[in-house]
Parts: sequence; structure tokens; C-alpha cells
Amino acid sequence: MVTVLRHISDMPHRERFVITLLLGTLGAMLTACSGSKDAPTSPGQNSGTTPVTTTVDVFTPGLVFSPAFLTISVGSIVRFNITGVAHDVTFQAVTGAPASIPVTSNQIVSRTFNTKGIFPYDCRTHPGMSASITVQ
Ligand SMILES: [Cu+2]
Repeated sequence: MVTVLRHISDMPHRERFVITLLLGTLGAMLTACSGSKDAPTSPGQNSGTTPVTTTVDVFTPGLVFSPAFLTISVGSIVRFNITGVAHDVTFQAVTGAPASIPVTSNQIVSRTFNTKGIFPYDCRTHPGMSASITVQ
């Protein structure tokens, strides 16, 4: 370490800055790792058998689903916030796809995704109004 530091002091200013930045990042990473050993704080770090349940919203701001492409973890719930113009949510016939939602307006309808895969869906009322949910 002393050798490294001696070399750093010989370096031009810009290189010294980069090295300092790298060492700082490394330090932050080590701190983060040692701090999270006992208490998992972010989703996905749970090692138990109970999956982390996350709820994600999909909106219909006009004739689109937003977000159109969504990636969620298995067991997550998606709330389809169908507001304004009436829409339906018709899932393509993919194994594990949840039940489609018939034409509705001003309602929030939830679906749970318990199977990994890619689940495209359309609003059949409005051709071209298509979206997809990836469950991983
Ligand atoms: Cu629609």
C-alpha cells in the first residue's frame, strides 16, 4: 500500500485523481458489503423461502400502457390502473399468464405473477395498444 501511495504521488494530477476515486469507490463498496451482512435491506437479498412481494403500477395515459415494458420479480403484483377511456388487458396464451381483464374503466385491477417468463398483452379495444411484462 505504501508503495502504491508513493507511486501515486509521482503521478500527474489527473491520474492521481482517478486512483483516489477508485480507492474511494472500493472503500465504499467494502463498507456496504460489511454493513449488509446481518440485515438484508433491499429486495432480492432475502435468502428465506418467502419471496419479496413488490407491487408495481401500470397506467393508461391515453391509448398506451405505461410503462409498456416492465420487468418484475416472481411473486410481484401488478396493479393495472385503468382510467379515462375504457380498456381491456388481454394476455397472450403464454403458460403462467394471469387472467385477462375484461373491458373496464376507472378501476384498479391487480394481477399476481407467480411464473417466470415474458407475458405480452394487448388492449383489444385499441389495436396497437400493446405491452409486455417480464417476470424473472
Ligand atoms: Cu385500450
